Amino acid sequence: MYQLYSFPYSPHSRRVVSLLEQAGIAYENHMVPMMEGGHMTDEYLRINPNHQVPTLIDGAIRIHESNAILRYLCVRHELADWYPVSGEGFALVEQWLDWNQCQLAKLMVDIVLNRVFLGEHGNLQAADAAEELIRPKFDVMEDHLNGRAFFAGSKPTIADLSLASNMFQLNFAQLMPQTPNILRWYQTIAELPGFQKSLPQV
Ligand SMILES: N[C@@H](CCC(=O)N[C@@H](CS)C(=O)NCC(=O)O)C(=O)O
Repeated sequence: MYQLYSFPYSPHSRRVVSLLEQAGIAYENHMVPMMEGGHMTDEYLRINPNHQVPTLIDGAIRIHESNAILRYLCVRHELADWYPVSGEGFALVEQWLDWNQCQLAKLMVDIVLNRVFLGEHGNLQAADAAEELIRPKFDVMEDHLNGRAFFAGSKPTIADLSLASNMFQLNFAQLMPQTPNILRWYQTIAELPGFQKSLPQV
């Protein structure tokens, strides 16, 4: 059975849990106690030398990088709805998976980490600068979703799970964009049972 190392407040873990749950794939979840430095222990560094979650173990195969894990699972389980194998759907999934990592993730982390999770140690200037830079990214998302139910076609894909896992995090900083296309799309993804199961249980 798959062994997943994750943390409930981690957006990168969230997308993997969402897919595993949505696809009904059996796994054992090992919560890495990041608040207590569980990701920095020798034991965990042997699992992931980047001291990051998520990591997935499949027998002798160990894989980190959340979007790579999503692709790996889809190919291994032939989840063509979640990861179309050709055509525009394939192109758009690849595009948005990378866009999420390269254009959105760092700005979101700079805001939420500095304003929320680091408390009095947060760098508020860095958060303000990131907020300035993230707004045009929201415009790109809003425009793309015009006339589209999802980022890569008429069904949700791993691109949606990946993006929504980051967008959820913005709620902690009260920064979820209130524009109609993003809101409609986010609401649909947020209602998926697998996505619900990936959220921190408070
Ligand atoms: N590019 C990685 C990023 C993973 C990541 O940043 N994980 C965070 C939690 S959301 C983490 O473990 N941070 C601890 C650290 O970097 O020391 C991925 O997509 O999996």
